[in-house]
Amino acid sequence: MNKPASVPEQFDAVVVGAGFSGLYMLYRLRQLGLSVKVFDSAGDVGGTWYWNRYPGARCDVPTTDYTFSFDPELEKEWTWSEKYATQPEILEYLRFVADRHELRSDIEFSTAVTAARWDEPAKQWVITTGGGREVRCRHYIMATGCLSVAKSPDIEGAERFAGPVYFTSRWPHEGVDFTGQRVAVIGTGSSGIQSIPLIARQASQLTVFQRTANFSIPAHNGPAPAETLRQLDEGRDAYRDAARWSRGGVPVEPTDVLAGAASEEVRRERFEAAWQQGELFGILNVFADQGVNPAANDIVAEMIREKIRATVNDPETAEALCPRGHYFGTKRPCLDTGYFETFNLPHVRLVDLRKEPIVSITEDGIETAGESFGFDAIVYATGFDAMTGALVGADVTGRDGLSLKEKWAAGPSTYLGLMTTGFPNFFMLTGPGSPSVLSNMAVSIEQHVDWVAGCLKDLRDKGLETIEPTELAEAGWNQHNQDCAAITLHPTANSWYMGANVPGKPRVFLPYIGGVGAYRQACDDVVTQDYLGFTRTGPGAVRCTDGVIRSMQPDVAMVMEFVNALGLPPMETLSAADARALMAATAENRPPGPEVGEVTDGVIPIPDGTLPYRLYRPAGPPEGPRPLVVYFHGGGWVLGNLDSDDPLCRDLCARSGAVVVSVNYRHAPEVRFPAAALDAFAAVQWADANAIELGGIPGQLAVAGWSAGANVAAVACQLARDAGGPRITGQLLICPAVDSDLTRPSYEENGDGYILTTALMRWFWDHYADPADRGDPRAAPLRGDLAGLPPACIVAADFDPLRDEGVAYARALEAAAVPVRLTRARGHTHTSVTMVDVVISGAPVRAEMAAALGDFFPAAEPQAHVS
Ligand code: N01
Repeated sequence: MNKPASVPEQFDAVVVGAGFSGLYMLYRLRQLGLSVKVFDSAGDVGGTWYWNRYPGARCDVPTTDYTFSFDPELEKEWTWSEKYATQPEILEYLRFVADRHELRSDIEFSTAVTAARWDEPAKQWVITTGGGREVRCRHYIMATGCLSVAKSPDIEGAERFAGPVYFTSRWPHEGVDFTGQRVAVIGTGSSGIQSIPLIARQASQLTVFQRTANFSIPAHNGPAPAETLRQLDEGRDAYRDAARWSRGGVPVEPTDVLAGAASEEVRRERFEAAWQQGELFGILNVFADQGVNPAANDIVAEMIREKIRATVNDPETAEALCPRGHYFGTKRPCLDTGYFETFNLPHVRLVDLRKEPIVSITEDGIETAGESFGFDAIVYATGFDAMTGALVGADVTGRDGLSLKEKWAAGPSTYLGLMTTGFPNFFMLTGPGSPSVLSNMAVSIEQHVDWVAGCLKDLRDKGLETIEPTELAEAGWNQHNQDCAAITLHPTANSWYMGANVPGKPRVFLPYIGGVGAYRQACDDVVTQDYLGFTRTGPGAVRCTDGVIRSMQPDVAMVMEFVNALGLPPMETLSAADARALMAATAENRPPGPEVGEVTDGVIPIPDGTLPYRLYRPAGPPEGPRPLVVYFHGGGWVLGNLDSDDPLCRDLCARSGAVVVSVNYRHAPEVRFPAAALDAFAAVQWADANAIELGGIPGQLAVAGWSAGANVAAVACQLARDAGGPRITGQLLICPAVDSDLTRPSYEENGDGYILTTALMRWFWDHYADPADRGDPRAAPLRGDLAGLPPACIVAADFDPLRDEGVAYARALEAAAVPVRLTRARGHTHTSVTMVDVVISGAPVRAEMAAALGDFFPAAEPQAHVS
């Protein structure tokens, strides 16, 4: 019964949506003793399973996993009849849950929420429902689902068709009988692929209009998997907990098999096993690198295409059904039952819209560029305005009159996919920036609901009223989200994950791809750190611990985790010989770096003997001389050699198009300061004198180095200036050691736990130079005269103890009127930018280094052979 507008109903929380997430949210809020109202425009509970009633609709995560875990009794009472349950069975389950917990009494069905506005003075949300009724609440929670707003059929003439039109996402409750009809299905995503075989059973003619062929594997549906049932039997809690901390929300052990390293036999075996298993998380886990490495991905993709060709009789149709143009997994793969086989039926035909696009829908059919088709019915399986559609479409207005639609005009911006700045007490369940659609939704929903419930309880316990993310925290999370996606192949695809299926929608990777367990940890860490990145207010109180929850590049974090798990002895506890042996051993299995045209070893004569060098000449044209870069390896003047920095030298050579001469200077403690610096200068003099023989262009000589190598490169520049030559055109200093002061803030922040530690740096200095020498500019070039030095590019990594001295050197050079380019290696450690083909996020930093080298040689033609 509607109440008069003057006495608005008040609730602690209003929830929109009565699907999986809304139902559980209601349950949890009630447990807290909060007053809650749930609205849903549907006639009953179910959410996505209420609306998507098309023939063949099923879940495609095994239902034993796609299920609530919060209620052990419920788990005992409900048994799924199949591995992949049908839509009616899942809907029945959600009804059962609603009944069991008597949830319906707080749900108003057939009631759409049309607007919501934050009332700042009252610290309340004002919610307007369909009939103009207003209710007020402290917390507004959108449980509206990620795939709930159908994409409008952006096809010319769609409104003209006179016959019945069906959307898979809004299927008539009474079902549709296509018997004897000529039916068109447009769209071959999960909905199309599930429904086409069943529509084909009834229709007299079925024509499938395919714009993008999709990867699909057979579901092999049947009884619930015996192995899962066994594990659940043995320890339900342990199984559910493993799911919560897994990558996708189903306990699947991530493989460490790399496609390139596996034999053909192992590849086939792994692929066949996944194919036979018929589970998405299996086929996405054939190789550890299939999601990031194009070559690995191609291997899986081609094996799937082989299966399609082996299934579909007509070679032309088979070829058209073979997905091309996107990497496997970058668009949502599908599970099917007899999809490809359907195209062997005589009354089923595929129209490849890439060859023959739709010109228009007409009164009685569809006209393509090549043909006119007559139909009795058209089925649109054309997808959704995913992840943001329901949120921005709901007319949500936050503080200062800003609408969510306006705020997200360039793409969604969230903290943890849960909240967004400017919209206090507004929560999104499985919102953009959370694992959501990349995971088992049941697990992700429970995690979000539990987090929100915990948050509201904490507010209440502390007497606080509002919570909202800070701008810093939100920007940091958005960055982390995009960083996670950037190291995968995902951003290359025109997928709905990227918003690419809806014309005009900003192209942003929407879900969080860092994994369910990693995400849960981030959410937990936020709470442990007193709700890091949130501002919470109450009467007379403001609480805020501002900060960014994850700022390390995700692949760097993975490497750190791996290295820490090895439990290697700290280098500074070893002898120099043992430390060198350990460094060589850890480098043994790393990728070799890119191919270059030519690699030759030689020696440089110096007064005390010779220095070994290795020359890298780029592949391909132009023939003839190239600019020359003399490179010095890292290793604290103690470790390292021509092999240690070989992949990085190849990378620099391939990217910059310069000839790189890597020089092995003499090491401490055998030969101490200033030998390494003097060797570096001698090598530069030699390279300048022999530029032509080395394939270089006389006068185009730069130096480069990493860490201690950057130290001697910087010193060589100062010595060359003092000696009146040779002329050095630029210096590339990667994470340079340029001072002997170990007290800068970056030592405080990063001095422990990121491979190069303060203790190790002290060990290096002790081996290299007497304390009395450490202020000498040939040891600490930051303390020297910097006027008249060559232009510099300095790379400073966030998680490097040496970060601040690198930045200080850049500032000091600038002050001395030396042109400087300071490249911040965001989210990187001292070592990670050099990890070629291991740390993918380092590639853009190395591209910048190569660009800087190009700038040192204005007349040269830099070549980019590495992407
Ligand atoms: O939608 P989709 P869906 N002209 O966007 C095509 C989940 N789900 O409803 O790829 C011609 O995947 C479009 O072509 P293209 C699951 O997460 C789960 O099938 O854009 N064609 C594509 O082929 C899934 O990913 C289950 O070139 C047009 C298709 O329509 C998500 O929901 C079941 C077109 C749309 O595919 C969405 O699936 C069903 C046009 N103008 C869904 N516009 C389970 O099994 C679009 N298309 C649990």
